[in-house]
Amino acid sequence: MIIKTKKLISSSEITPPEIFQERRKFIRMLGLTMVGANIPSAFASEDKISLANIFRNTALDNSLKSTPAELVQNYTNYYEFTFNKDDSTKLAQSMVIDPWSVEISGEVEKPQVYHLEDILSKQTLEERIYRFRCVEGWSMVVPWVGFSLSNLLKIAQPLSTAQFVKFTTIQQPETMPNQRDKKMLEFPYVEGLRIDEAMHPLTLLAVGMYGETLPKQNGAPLRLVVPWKYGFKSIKAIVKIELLKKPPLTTWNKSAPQEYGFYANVNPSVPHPRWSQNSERLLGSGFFTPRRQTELFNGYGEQIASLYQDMDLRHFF
Ligand SMILES: Nc1nc2c(c(=O)[nH]1)N[C@H]1C(S)=C(S)[C@@H](COP(=O)(O)O)O[C@H]1N2
Ligand SMILES: [Mo]
Repeated sequence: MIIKTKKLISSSEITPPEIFQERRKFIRMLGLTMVGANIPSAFASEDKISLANIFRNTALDNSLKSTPAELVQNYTNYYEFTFNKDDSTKLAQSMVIDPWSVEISGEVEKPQVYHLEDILSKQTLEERIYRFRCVEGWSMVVPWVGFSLSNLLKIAQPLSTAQFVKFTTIQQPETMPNQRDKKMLEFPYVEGLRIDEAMHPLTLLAVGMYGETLPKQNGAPLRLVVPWKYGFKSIKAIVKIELLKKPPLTTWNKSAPQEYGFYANVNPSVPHPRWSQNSERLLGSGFFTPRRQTELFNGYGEQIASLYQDMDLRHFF
């Protein structure tokens, strides 16, 4: 498959000690145990856990320049809180995310509720720098930390009848004003993928960004990242994953099917009914910086275009 080469990041090479302390806390929080032996000794004395267990995926374009973290973490779409991109950041801080478990059910051999720590203890975390393109016409570049969704699904053992995957965000009306007031959208937020999209190695479950735990506003503790699709597919705060025979009804598709398709593959030649998708504003770029030309599949066509070879992409938005 496409993602093959994994190169160990040497933490001494990239991380100043003070940040390293933070990261070590992060790794400990995630309940990871050491897998590699390649631990820089200066940092390995206290406990045997280290950032050395995060691999950088060299099959991807690592020359991509990440958008500054402050921008990514203060400009968020989280409709359970509000549609205002600054306020969702503040409001999301009240979320309760510990303890956390994920139910995997439906067309699987082993339906089960998994504690997040148990999920993570079986995964090797990778850093993956992905472009992220929102349907609204802006984009960013984010160094996510996570693992392929397929690794988790395989543990639950999908049956041959599993054709689609449905994801559900937590229902927490105590902390989420729009769930309480039943405003904006129908909650809980639901997204879905076809099984082959879900099993594709690029499809990521993220638990971190910029080498640290995922901030609440960005979908902590566990979110989906599907880099070739518009951002609304990348559902936050996942508590349920169901394998289904039929496509699930998804939140945005249900609310405005003409505007938000089930597939929602990034495609510059299929305009949104209310705006062009031909270009995008890169988060943090200045007023006079020209917009970036949007790429088909957000630039990931080489890896995933074969999933859609039998589909007319003009119609299957
Ligand atoms: N549960 C949930 N997931 C969500 C959303 C949301 O409102 N609720 N917004 C989506 C949209 S429209 C985008 S663009 C991305 C934004 O991710 P970010 O806020 O981390 O940049 O999250 C997606 N996932
Ligand atoms: Mo979005």
